[in-house]
Amino acid sequence: MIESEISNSKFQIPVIGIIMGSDSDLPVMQAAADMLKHFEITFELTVVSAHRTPQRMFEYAKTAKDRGLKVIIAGAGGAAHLPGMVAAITPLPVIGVPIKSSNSIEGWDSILSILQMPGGVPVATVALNAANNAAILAAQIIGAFDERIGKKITDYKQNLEKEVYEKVQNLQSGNYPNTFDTK
Ligand code: RP5
Repeated sequence: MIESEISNSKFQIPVIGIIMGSDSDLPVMQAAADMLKHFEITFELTVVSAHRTPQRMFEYAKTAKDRGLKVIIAGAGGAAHLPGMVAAITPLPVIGVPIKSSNSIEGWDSILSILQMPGGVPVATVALNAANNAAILAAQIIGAFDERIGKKITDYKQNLEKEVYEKVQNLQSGNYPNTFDTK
């Protein structure tokens, strides 16, 4: 059962795989690792380059499910074929993070490479550099089956809501007109 696997605190096998085309992607992808730590979801993180290490990419994607991973988060910049190629090989859901890298044309190259997958091989694509959103989406996929993680997602969303109400309160204290909240 997925619930006992993931929620058992003694179970240390990573359930999310974070991969990226280069270590130059790490400053962006670090946010995914930080968010998964927040949700207390086990993960692994490494560099897998589709064009520099194609054999490694194939092996990673081919073995991912049998190694216990449930979701793969793949970040890449430029002609970013890593998420799509991994999605072509593994049956696991793949979440792609387009990265605005040093060789990028304002990020559009990686956005379109990851987003515009042909029919039959989807990659769930988040916004440019949005590795935190990739981790939240991965946690939501796991949380749909795992009660403990599902509760953490609910708490996270409630906290987002609370933060907005604090901002509303702060603006009101600054005497900005707001007939909506003034009863
Ligand atoms: C892509 O090329 C990587 O994902 C990275 O975003 C970009 C640049 O890689 P480096 O030249 O910094 O290794 O494959």
